[in-house]
Amino acid sequence: MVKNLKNIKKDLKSTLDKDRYEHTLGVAYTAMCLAMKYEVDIKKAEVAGLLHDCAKCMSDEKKLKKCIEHNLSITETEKEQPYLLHAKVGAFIAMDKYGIDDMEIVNSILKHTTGSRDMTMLEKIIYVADYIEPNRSKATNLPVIRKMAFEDIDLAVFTIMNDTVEYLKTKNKKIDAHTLNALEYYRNVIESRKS
Ligand code: DGI
Ligand code: FE
Ligand code: FE
Repeated sequence: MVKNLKNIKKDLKSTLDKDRYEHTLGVAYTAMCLAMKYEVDIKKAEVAGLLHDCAKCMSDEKKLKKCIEHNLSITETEKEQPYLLHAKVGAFIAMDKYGIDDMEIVNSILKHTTGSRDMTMLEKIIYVADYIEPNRSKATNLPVIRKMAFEDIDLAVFTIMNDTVEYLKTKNKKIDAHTLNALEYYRNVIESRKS
């Protein structure tokens, strides 16, 4: 069992590639800043940020094997695109290897790729921090979404989901039901403000 922040960081440095480790630190720092703004436990945000991609550098075979071994369900979309499984396998490893028993941290890792309906503030923070952390540069609208994240987090969640789905459509990628459900949920959240 790898416990305490220093050892978690050391372990991640050796299991992730260099860019992924840099991204991981970026997500942790960004999540801590958002936690300050939205009055969420800063340490929880740091741990969730550090561990959100802990399964990212595992081969697809290994991720699928982990799911089968530990009875984690695999959807059709995940079977076709096993990279999606890094969230589910990561949540499992956070508990199994890093001893995380705080389910809000575990769930924020689980939901960080597709998002979900009605996320907690910590879940929203990890979802958003993953997209806006300083090492990211490819997504459209980044400067706007970075500012928006600190002003209106629900609108930032919706904008990221919408941009992600539009991007996936251009790449002809299969979209997971969780992603679509989450997008519709947050579209309603934003729409219902207008009336
Ligand atoms: O792990 P990261 O690269 O830091 O980021 P991430 O966990 O958000 O996910 C990486 C990719 O997953 C990103 O390009 C968007 C994509 N994604 C999110 N939802 C879906 C999806 N890909 C497919 N095929 N289907 C989805 O529903
Ligand atoms: Fe990820
Ligand atoms: Fe990430």
